[in-house]
Amino acid sequence: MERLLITGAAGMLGTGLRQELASNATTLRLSDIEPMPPAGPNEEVIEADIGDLPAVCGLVDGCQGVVHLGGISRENTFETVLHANLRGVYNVFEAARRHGRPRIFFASSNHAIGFHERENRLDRSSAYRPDSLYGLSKAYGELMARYYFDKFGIESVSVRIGSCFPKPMDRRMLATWMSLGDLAALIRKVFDAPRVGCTMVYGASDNAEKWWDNGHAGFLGWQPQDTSEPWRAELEALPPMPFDHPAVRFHGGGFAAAGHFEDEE
Ligand code: NAI
Ligand code: 15L
Repeated sequence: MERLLITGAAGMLGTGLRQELASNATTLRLSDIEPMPPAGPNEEVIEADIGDLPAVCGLVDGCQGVVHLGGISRENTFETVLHANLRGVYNVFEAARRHGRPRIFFASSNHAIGFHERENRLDRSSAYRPDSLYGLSKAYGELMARYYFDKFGIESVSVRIGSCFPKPMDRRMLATWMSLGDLAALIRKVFDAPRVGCTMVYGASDNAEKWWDNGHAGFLGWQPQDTSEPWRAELEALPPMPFDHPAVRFHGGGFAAAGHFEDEE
């Protein structure tokens, strides 16, 4: 495509995807509220607040695709989540409606379904069970995607990313880990597919422990290549948590176990 917008481009995933997706568009438009390294060849770098609709319209105008990563990436105060995630995701979809209807990749999160117990394998029909205001904001974003597809035909894929870090860091991540390479490959499939409609995909690598079923999204042809298995022995050697601890019981781990953020500030 000619121009692909990445929001949250100064963040951990945005920094990695800036390199991974460099050859997937003639121009990458990179945006964040924080400063980013200067634009290289075939790049545009624009500082903007995702909570500011006119600014987001300026970002989306001229783009054929949007990778929406920008926002608060863990639990925070309601006001913070409201601005960055609720207002932010509305602004992205509304800007898309006003400016050429680009396809949107939305970085949702496993925390939209974090209060399901681990013994239950989830699929696309599993109910929302957010484990935090943050998880609730991702469920809202997925429903925003549904609304903008049903009413305005804006196509999107919302990916409930598990744990996308350079390597899995605890026992839970043996199931939830997603490599950056698998995430980048999924994003390429999302923008290469002739149609995506409004689709939700669970974002995990090809780990031995599988909590999530992506059977419905086979049309994308995405097959994760990486696995958390090389870290199993190291992570199983860590002191175990009690089996009935909420961080062990629920998909969302520590997010499900935590209290209300504003009580703990
Ligand atoms: P991150 O926190 O490193 O990056 C988020 C970026 O959004 C930051 O650079 C931040 O400055 C920017 N941002 C925050 N508020 C903003 C605003 N008002 N306007 C513009 N930019 C703003 O997080 P990470 O790990 O890179 O995650 C990227 C996305 O993927 C986030 O939406 C996160 O919720 C989602 N995600 C990430 C997972 C992971 O394991 N890394 C798991 C599940 C979801
Ligand atoms: C997320 O949604 C967060 O953005 C990330 O920092 C991790 O906490 C991840 O979920 C996880 O569940 O491991």
